[in-house]
Amino acid sequence: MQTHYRTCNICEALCGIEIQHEGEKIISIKGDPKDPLSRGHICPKAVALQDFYHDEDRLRNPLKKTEKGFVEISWEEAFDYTVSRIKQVQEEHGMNAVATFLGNPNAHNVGNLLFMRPFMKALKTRSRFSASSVDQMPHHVAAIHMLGHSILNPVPDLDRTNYLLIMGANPLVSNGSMMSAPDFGKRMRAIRERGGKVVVIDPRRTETADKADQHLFIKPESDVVFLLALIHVLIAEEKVRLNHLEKHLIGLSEISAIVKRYSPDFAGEICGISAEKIRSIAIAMAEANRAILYSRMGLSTQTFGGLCIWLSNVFNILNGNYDREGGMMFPSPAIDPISFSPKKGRPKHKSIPLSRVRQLPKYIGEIPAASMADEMETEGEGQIKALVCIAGNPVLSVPNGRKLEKAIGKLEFMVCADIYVTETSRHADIILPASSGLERSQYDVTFLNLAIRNIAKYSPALFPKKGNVKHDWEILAELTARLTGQENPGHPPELFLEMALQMGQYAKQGLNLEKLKQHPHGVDLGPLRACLLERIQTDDDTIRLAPQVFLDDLQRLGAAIERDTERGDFPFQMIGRRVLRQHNTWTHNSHRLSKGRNECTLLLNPEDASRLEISNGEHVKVSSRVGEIAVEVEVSPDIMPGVVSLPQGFGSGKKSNMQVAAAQNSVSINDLTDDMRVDLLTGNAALNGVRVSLSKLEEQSAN
Ligand SMILES: Nc1nc2c(c(=O)[nH]1)N[C@H]1C(S)=C(S)[C@@H](COP(=O)(O)OP(=O)(O)OC[C@H]3O[C@@H](n4cnc5c(=O)[nH]c(N)nc54)[C@H](O)[C@@H]3O)O[C@H]1N2
Ligand SMILES: Nc1nc2c(c(=O)[nH]1)N[C@H]1C(S)=C(S)[C@@H](COP(=O)(O)OP(=O)(O)OC[C@H]3O[C@@H](n4cnc5c(=O)[nH]c(N)nc54)[C@H](O)[C@@H]3O)O[C@H]1N2
Ligand code: SF4
Ligand SMILES: [Mo]
Repeated sequence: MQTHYRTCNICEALCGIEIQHEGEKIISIKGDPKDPLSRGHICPKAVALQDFYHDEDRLRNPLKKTEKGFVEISWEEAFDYTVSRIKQVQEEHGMNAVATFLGNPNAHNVGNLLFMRPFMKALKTRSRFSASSVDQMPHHVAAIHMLGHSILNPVPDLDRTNYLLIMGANPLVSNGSMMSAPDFGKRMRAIRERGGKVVVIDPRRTETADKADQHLFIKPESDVVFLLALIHVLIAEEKVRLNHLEKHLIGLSEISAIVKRYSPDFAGEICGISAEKIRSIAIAMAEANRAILYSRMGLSTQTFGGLCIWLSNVFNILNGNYDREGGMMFPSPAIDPISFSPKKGRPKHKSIPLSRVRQLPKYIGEIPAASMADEMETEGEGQIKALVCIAGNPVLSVPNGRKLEKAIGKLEFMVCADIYVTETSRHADIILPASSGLERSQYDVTFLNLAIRNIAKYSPALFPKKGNVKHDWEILAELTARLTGQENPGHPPELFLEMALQMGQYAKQGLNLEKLKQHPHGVDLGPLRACLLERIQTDDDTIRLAPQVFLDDLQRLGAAIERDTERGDFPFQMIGRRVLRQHNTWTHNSHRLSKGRNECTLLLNPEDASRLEISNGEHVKVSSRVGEIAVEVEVSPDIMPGVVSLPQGFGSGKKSNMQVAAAQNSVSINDLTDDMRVDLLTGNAALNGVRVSLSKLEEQSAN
């Protein structure tokens, strides 16, 4: 029996795992207590890594669509056909007619990050999409305008804080995002044990809220006024503390001016949290000395996502808890992704380019994914005719997925690199089978730049590639070579890691790839330290508190408040949720993760349920502007009245038979979310707060 140590590649928590195996047979997967970040923590998904490796349904060979369905072909034929069809579309319709969609697993795979850049260069397309604009684009937009770089994102210094206010995140289930913080539960308990406080603001009493000191319901999509009121209190009560950043900030007077109108009384009426509670949270955080406002997914995926994330930063800065112990801090990673981008001097004050069809902002060169279908269906110069989809399942992950599904069905060509035939890849002409987690080496360039402690860790591959699959980086490198006519350099990511570590700030202390290989549990580089003034990327090194784009967007907010939300035929607001034993759309094939009770249920408050005469376990039809689904109801006091919650990532059946999702009671929330609802400032999809109506269904017709 052998023991292998690595980092789990599924989510952002970066848990160290210990795998005992005999050859390719896995005996056990456990948390690695010696991992300096995760200290033994693990969740049920890591144990399923073995299921993904051995899964009979996982692709083993390239597939080509024929009249008789998919047939297995050689890599040579797959590459040849893919590149010739891409070139054909480029010649007939121009370079922008070939679009790309990059899904979430790309971020967890250093090979993809490295080889994507030359691949994109070779494709020469401006039609780029990714999961970022159905997720965290507002965080990037705030970072660009305030600090000069899209990936200069602060992370909560959880282990040293005294007060943690969580808005729109459920880290006890999600294990955290834009915050690599394995074992969030233990870290949260530790805050309370040292006399600190944890408060959760969420339209659902979540698993995290349940373990916090206080939970407050908030009306979906009203967080922005709550945040304005928090800042209002800091300023009105003269609690602003700027500490070492005082001389490095501009825009405080603009902030004072804009928050005047948003008193706690005014905000309380809108968001449903009393003025007294708003005021007491602001004061308690000001007095806690070390305090964190952590805002995530629930705030970035709403109509005012950009304002929410900007104001969250502003609050942390004015509360004296930015770039300071126990507040929001910036990691000092061994490989700093910022050092690989062009020099300082952002933001370049040019206006943000707009997308062709819906004139949405194209931050970090991406068209918002919510408009992908429109870009495919709207004729004219630049219309998308082909799609290259790498590790993404947008039919289930972007709003109004059915509309996208119809649009991709009409494309001239589509190629997917995936590990399965999915709801998206089944429409492809070619599917290129990629390796899965255990078959490749790992160094988390993206997430070690978001980790709550500085560490470095490298894991080699555990198993050889199964069947005839290739690593994503090999696929990208070969496609690049064939598109450009240049030779495939073919060197593995390790070459880059070696070089990047040598260029990094810990090289002087002897940190290199060899050392990481000798330390399979990872190397601890210590707690976070104040480093923003070293890392900031604005041309004059100042933090911009009040960038004009945000001030302008406040007018949109003002107008929305005046209009109030029109309920019309859709009296409920729908929000999403995550479940512990699934990851986005792709882990449902693991029996280990899918057994047990049905988790794809619609949460409904008892008051609403009794008014509509719907009882627990009954099926209802849920309708929105764009679609309808049938789903089982779970009556629960944990959801706010007037709000319903449906999990994301479902709608996926057993991979060997794509048709059975409905029979498994699994529906996609994105059959209901509306592609026209976006945060106009950032282009991010507004997945939360979607207006829906409910009606009773007979049990039999539910399927
Ligand atoms: N309504 C609603 N919609 C949401 C969300 C929500 O909360 N609510 N969440 C959003 C968020 S945060 C995200 S990140 C997106 C995710 O959106 P996507 O990235 O589109 O979805 P995933 O399920 O992560 O898809 C990953 C795909 O990659 C494949 N895959 C897995 N591992 C590998 C690999 O190593 N290589 C390759 N080539 N393929 C691989 C999987 O089989 C799957 O098809 O969804 C978003 N959509
Ligand atoms: N088990 C599991 N873990 C995951 C994933 C998974 O699919 N499964 N996905 C991973 C990915 S890709 C990501 S990005 C992260 C996301 O991780 P988190 O950011 O923690 O996201 P969620 O768990 O979706 O929690 C979002 C919360 O926002 C709340 N919310 C919705 N609307 C509003 C609103 O208007 N206001 C407020 N205040 N709250 C609101 C929801 O009720 C929910 O509790 O999770 C990652 N981890
Ligand atoms: S929390 Fe995330 S990284 Fe940790 S074991 Fe679970 S899926 Fe893997
Ligand atoms: Mo995500």
